[in-house]
Amino acid sequence: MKLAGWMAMVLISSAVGFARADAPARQRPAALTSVTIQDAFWSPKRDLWRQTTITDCLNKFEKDGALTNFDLVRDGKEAGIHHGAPWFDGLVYEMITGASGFLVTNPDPQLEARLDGYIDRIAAAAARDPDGYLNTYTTAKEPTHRWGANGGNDLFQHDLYNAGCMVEAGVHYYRATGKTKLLATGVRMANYMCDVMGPAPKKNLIPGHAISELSFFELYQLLAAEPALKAKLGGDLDETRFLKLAQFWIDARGHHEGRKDFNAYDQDHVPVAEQQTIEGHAVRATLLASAITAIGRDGGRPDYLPIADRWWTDMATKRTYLTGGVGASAEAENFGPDYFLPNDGYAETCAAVARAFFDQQMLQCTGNAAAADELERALYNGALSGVSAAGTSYFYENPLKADPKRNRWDWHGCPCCPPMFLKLMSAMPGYIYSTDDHGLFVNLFVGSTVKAKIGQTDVTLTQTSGYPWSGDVMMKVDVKQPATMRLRVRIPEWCRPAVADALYRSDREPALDAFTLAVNGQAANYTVERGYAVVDRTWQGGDVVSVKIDVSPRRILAHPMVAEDRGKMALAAGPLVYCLESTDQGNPVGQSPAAQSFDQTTLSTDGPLGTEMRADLLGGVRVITGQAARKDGDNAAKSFNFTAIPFFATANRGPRSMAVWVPVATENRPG
Ligand code: FUB
Ligand code: ZN
Repeated sequence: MKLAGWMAMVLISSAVGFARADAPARQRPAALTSVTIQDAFWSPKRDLWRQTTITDCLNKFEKDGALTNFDLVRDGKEAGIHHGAPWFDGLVYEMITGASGFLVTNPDPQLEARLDGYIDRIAAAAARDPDGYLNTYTTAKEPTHRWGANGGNDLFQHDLYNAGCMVEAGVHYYRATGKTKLLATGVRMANYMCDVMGPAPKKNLIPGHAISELSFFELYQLLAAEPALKAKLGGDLDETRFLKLAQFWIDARGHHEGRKDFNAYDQDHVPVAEQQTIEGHAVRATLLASAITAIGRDGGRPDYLPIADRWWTDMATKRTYLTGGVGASAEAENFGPDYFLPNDGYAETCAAVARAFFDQQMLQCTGNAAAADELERALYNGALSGVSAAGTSYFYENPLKADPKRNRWDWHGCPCCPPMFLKLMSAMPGYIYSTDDHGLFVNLFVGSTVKAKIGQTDVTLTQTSGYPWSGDVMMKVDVKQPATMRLRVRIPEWCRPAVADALYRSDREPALDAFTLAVNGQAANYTVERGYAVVDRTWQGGDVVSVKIDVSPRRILAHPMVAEDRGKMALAAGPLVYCLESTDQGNPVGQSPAAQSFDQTTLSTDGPLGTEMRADLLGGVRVITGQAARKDGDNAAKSFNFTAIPFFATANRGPRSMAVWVPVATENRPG
């Protein structure tokens, strides 16, 4: 969170609707409980995050006093004392949400007992307030500014954000464990909020940091779907209040009567229906956009869908780094104008995570593979880079170039990114597959099994894959009786013809066999719809679909409007963006500043690119190799063999200089 020096930048852009929201091919995400991951790439990482990263973060939050804050309120000893940032309560709740996702797929009694202990402390603190209000910072430091009202400022206090995180954690912990203590605490708080804020005569209060919009909607959906749970939580509970308040928070943007104007920083400069581009703090903007999309789809507000479409299109086609990072400007952690993508930009891990949530919502809403492409881009690059290979150090910023001093941190004064990272990675199994009334969508290529019901038919699909290192994917379809079903397999963006005006494009059109699909060894007839290969057939138990995806290395060029990338090239293979780190490049011109910065390094637009699976490197990565040249001062350029590593693996060997975009040798620069 940074506010200093912030100036709103509102530029007009021509949004290119990637899929009109009025003609959606909607998907329903597979429930987390229906997917099991067994994948050479993801499983070891997920085990590490589950067993090491969660513990590491919880230990560090405890050490920071984030849990003590609740005890101080519980014991009535909080006056004037608060540890950490005002949003620490929210971050504890986010840890519970992230851990909950992992508990669904991997029950862990020890972790659950630890979280139960936290929840007891949280619930006891909330119980001290007659209304169930709990925000330890405000109670301790700004007791007259509850909700940021009466001269307070929720932009800083994060009262509504913390409450939203509590509700979200209550919902997710209930889904993971069936336990209702945190959910009941969140419902009490949510009910109190519904009493206080909303359309006049209630108070016009909106979240200074979006998140509550989506979590209140999730609470509404949970209670609407589970009457027994609703009865358990309180006979007269009316879940529609939570939906209405979530809608109010969206509709009240740009209407400042009786409250502070949070401006474009908080998507509050004009009503959302009038916002043409995605603006402001990138985490807030993308979390708000996720809620707008979800409520537009399932919350009775189809008028929100064109807003979501417009913002998403602006983000994906003009304001996204090659890595999926967003929020280029460090000044206010905000989106800059269209095509403003400096390589030393900000790209907070939280922003890559939140934009992935937005992508997932858009995918479910439109059924368009372009949204899954963007989700995958962030997942494998700009979000995955947020945690080290050892799982205990982190990045807040994920720029596409680094000086030799840049290193990961063990912890941070604003440790918002690790919990958001865990939320995404714990939810990720639910993003691999979706369904509709006709069949199954395969959105991501991850070794896994999904159990789905299509109409009356129970289907089990088992995917095995060496992705992202190899493009061979097998899917075994199991049905008890022969069944007619539509299988839709995403054709990744780099295997489809390039889109006009694309933000990033490969230097070559995809080969005709860049994506192939066979059923039981026979090339299959399929149609292509919204970026998916669509196979309609009567499936027999044991049918096997084999997909081959070209993951050979490719050179990437940016849209000419991206000033910083003009005359430069990046490398990618499959979904992975690559970077050069100084360590891997030999020592052709010594350790001069030129050698360290890559500004004097050039890549050629032709010549072979090789790949090699390096088990010895960074826990096992596939590198890209080729010829480059480097100048040192006035001396002639010397050629050398470069080795590029996946961007997600950067900064795992101590401080290193790094670059994703590298100048193209002038003699073969594309015209
Ligand atoms: O606003 C406080 C923190 O700053 C949030 O958790 C993140 O969005 C970060 O940008
Ligand atoms: Zn963050």
